[in-house]
Amino acid sequence: MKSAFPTIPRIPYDGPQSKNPLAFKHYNPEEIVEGKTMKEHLRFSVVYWHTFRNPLSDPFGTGTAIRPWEDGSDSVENAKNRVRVAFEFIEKLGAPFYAFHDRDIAPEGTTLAESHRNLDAVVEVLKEEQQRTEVKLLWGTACLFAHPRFVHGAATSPNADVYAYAAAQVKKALEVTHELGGQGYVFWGGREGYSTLWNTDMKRELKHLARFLHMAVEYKTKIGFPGAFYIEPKPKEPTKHQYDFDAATCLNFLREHDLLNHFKLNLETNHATLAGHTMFHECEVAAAADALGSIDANMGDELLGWDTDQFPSNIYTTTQVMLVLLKSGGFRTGGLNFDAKVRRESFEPMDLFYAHIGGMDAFARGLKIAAAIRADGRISEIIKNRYSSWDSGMGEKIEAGQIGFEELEKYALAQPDPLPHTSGRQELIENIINELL
Ligand code: XLS
Ligand code: NI
Ligand code: NI
Repeated sequence: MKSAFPTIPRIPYDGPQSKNPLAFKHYNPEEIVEGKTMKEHLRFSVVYWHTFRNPLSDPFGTGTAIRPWEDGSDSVENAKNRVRVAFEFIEKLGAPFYAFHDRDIAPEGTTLAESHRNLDAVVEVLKEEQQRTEVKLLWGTACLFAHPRFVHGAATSPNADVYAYAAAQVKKALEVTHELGGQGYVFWGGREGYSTLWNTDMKRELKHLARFLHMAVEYKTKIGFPGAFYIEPKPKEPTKHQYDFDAATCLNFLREHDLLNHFKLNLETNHATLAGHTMFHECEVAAAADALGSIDANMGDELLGWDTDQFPSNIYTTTQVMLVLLKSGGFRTGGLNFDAKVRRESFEPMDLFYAHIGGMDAFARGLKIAAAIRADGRISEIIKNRYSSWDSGMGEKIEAGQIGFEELEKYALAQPDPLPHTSGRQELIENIINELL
């Protein structure tokens, strides 16, 4: 097959001094950080939907993307050809993983059976390309939000036939993810939410969603899919209120419906922003519940209230994410998945390379800085001192659950009024971070 990117070589690591726009300045896959290679830490993944399917349209204008390999049709042939292009791209970039929705990789047919067949045909090519390149599937998922049948949701649709259709689609998507050796499967709540509560039986919809996820778990066990299941929180868009609002809401839902053992979270930076949280916050919430599974690496625009899905370039954010990851032992099945799209103005194929190179370098820097912060030790010393009253005496007893209110009252009555004992040192910490940046 003809190369789609004939002028682009495999992207090399050139080091921080390089001015080559087609080289990594920080992502050096084999470089060891805290005992593991950068490649093992970061587990970069390219998304099929934005990078190979997004025409770069917006509500005011048509797509601008120039993609010379596309023949303009929604045929299986075009889809198969696109797989070869995608893998040439991923291989040249040196990303070890990719991720897809069923309908990104193969066209929807006129019947569900035809959609299944289309999927199978394209999966054959994906398999070949995975073997040829050793690029692996980070996770698969089903698109349960684009077709008009899902206008009121899928697993929370008020219509049982739509629910059944969605289940059939997820069943098939799980099978192909398994067949391709996928390391995970994502449930992002497409249109699971509401536009107005006036017409919505929320309690019933949430019960249906929980049952749907239980059925998915049952089927996962049945086919022996060893990968992880993730829920991806998002507070709004496309619906006014998405049920999987944020990490805490998802964890509560999973716990309430006895699903917590079967799911981790796939956190997305832009979704954190939309929820009014920092990504740092979302990562800490998930990590505290041992549920930090995978990351959709992108970022939003603080001045825009929607999911702009920009490539990550904010070094503070990548540092925070990598700090939490290092602290919690790193990815197991997950990775840094670029759920990001180039701007409508960045329509050339070359821009896809620049975007991913920038995102990978931003996270490689984040990793190096996070490791430097940990090695430096000044910040962890501040945190340690801040909590030192819990390490012995009364604090230790409280943590051990050995005493109650009565003992605490007795203790407090005998003590002088506890004045603020140590400064929070926020400014000093920020100075240290900027010094290590
Ligand atoms: C949309 C979501 C979506 C999921 C996969 O906002 O980020 O792309 O990651 O369905
Ligand atoms: Ni996402
Ligand atoms: Ni998103």
